[in-house]
Amino acid sequence: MAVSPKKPHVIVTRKLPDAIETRMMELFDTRLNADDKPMTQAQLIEAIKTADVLVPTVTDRIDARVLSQAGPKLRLIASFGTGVDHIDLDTARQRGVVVTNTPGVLTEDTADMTMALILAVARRVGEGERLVRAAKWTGWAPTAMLGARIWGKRLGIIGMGRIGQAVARRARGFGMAVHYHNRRRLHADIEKPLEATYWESLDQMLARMDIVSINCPHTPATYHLLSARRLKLMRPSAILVNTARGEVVDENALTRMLRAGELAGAGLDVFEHEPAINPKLIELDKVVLLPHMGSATLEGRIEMGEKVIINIKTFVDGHRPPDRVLAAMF
Ligand code: 8YV
Repeated sequence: MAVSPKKPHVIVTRKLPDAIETRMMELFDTRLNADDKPMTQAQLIEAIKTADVLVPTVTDRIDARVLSQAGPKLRLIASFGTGVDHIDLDTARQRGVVVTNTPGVLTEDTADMTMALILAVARRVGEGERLVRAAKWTGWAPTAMLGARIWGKRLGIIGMGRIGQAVARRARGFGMAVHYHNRRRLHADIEKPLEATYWESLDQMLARMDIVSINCPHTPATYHLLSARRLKLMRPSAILVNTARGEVVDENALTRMLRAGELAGAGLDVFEHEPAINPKLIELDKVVLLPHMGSATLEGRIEMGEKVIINIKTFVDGHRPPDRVLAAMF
């Protein structure tokens, strides 16, 4: 590989856990972002002009315009995160820049958060908490705060990769029937223990589910996969949960339907124009909104950082980094 200096110049765009930053400083000629302010496009361009390796996160848009400014030294983008929709993979490849991500280490945490949202929406956790904090709770009543039982309900998982399967395992424990739509049907060895039902047609699955969970990546093929037309196929009693990417859902159409009572609720950890959120969503009690924190555990963040370090180190040592991302994968 062509990284010339002994220690590659690594630019990290956001603050990472201390242990990771310390190790990166030891191993590489590292420039950190101590105040953690997201970089502007101009700062990103300056970074990729000077770095051998860039370590961005989901908050950095590494598009064709930014990549076209890459200096001759830039050889690796070692992204801190699993999703790579913030990086123009084709342009990176054309410019000979390798891209890596951090898959696997945030699977269980993201699946936990998916279950948390399913429970929070179905059992009105956010509403109940707000009631207590507002000192408006006047005492127990047989008909107060009635939610929907999740035991025995049908969960439709869109995207049955690592995270989708981890959600399915949890859902089984909660007594839900697992259904899924995926580009490919899973091998029977995976389907069987989950007693998962495969739907080739997303439209048909949507019409029959009580709860729908989005667990697929955002790609050109999944942009607005849940369009206004598809959202309309869902039952009015159904709940939608999204811990993947906001762009997979037409957020305006979803908001309209929730307001009109055409959907029972939604649990959203991700948004189409993060950190902006459709203000009309915020007004709705039947929606639980989280600030993209599905993978936010200390353990997860450290493991993500360790993966970034391994990817850089392997690459710098002239080997194929373990988490190399190919455009065709997405
Ligand atoms: C990460 C995520 O926190 O990894 C992903 O794809 O969506 C998040 O859970 C974030 O992307 C870090 O860059």
